[in-house]
Amino acid sequence: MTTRGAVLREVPGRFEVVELELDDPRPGELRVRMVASGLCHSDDHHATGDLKVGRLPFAGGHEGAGIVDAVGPGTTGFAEGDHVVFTFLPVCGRCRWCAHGMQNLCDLGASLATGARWEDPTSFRLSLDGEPVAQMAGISTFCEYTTVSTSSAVKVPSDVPLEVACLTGCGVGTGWGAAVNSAQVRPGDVVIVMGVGGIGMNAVQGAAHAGAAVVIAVDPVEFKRMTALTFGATHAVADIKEAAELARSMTNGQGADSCVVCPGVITGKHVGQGLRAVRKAGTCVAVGVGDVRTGDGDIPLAELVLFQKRLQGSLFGASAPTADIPAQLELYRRGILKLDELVTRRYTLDEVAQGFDDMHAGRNIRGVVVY
Ligand code: CXF
Ligand code: ZN
Repeated sequence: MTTRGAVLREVPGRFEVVELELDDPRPGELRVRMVASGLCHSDDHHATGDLKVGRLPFAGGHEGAGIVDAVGPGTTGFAEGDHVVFTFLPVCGRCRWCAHGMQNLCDLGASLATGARWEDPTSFRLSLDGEPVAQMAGISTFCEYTTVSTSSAVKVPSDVPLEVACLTGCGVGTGWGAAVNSAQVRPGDVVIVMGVGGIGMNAVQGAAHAGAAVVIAVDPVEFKRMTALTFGATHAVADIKEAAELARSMTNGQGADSCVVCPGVITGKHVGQGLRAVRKAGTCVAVGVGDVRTGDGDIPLAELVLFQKRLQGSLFGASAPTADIPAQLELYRRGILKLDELVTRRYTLDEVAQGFDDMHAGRNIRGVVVY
């Protein structure tokens, strides 16, 4: 069948909507009619070249939800009409990492960046004028229809609105898990969250859910600071120095228990600032994606070693998507996890590039394409 989808034809470049050929689902695959897709900074990282694309054209989008439209021959566990949220990191359920509850590190993720199917780097599901098109994260959620592996799909209850459920496929899990799993926030903690966009806002609510006594949101954009206060931040300041001083003033000069580093384009400087802001044996969690071409920043080694601090990377919030996506949706249903409030603006597929302009201008917590 054909489907409309937003692709990059060049890097640096902008997403443009084209008519693509979409393959039918094969064994172990599903065709999904997309309902919604979040606009995440990582899509834009591919547009700028911060992250490499496996090939061009590249069909973007990796935070989506939809309804199963067709099931590949012999595919088990899913049926037409099922509601699914995609996990941007596929989960095999069997590798060493999956077996130990680290589904976010599943070995299937190793060849994701090729834009092809992980079991065969020459096997694509989208094409344009006869040429293969890369699928971002194997899912390409900026398409009206997409064909995915069942390893990328998590069945969710049909009463949860997919327009917001899609956010659990990347941004919510990444931010919330960074606080809950990676920073291991404990009741009474003092936590700094640097950068409160679509990821950091969820780190704020994750830290609050974990019982932090103080959550200091740091962002230069006033609208984001004000929003953070409604997501559980107790304080909101414009720069990290002020946040670090505030944390020290509340901890007898020691510093924050943890700092979750979530700027849209992370640098070594941000990580160094985070490390300096935490107390002895405190934790700095690096979440944001940097520019792969220049991304190796200096780390203040004295802070790390002499004060026995912990520097922790975090991918998809160290989550197990098949367990955590349904759990987060249950928290949403019970009014504990905010999802509706994350969505600043809804877009049509044709407005994807506009959505990223709005993200850069600081106008959005999350933009969402609704199909
Ligand atoms: C990113 C992590 C690096 C690869 C692309 C996706 N995470 C979330 O947006
Ligand atoms: Zn993302």
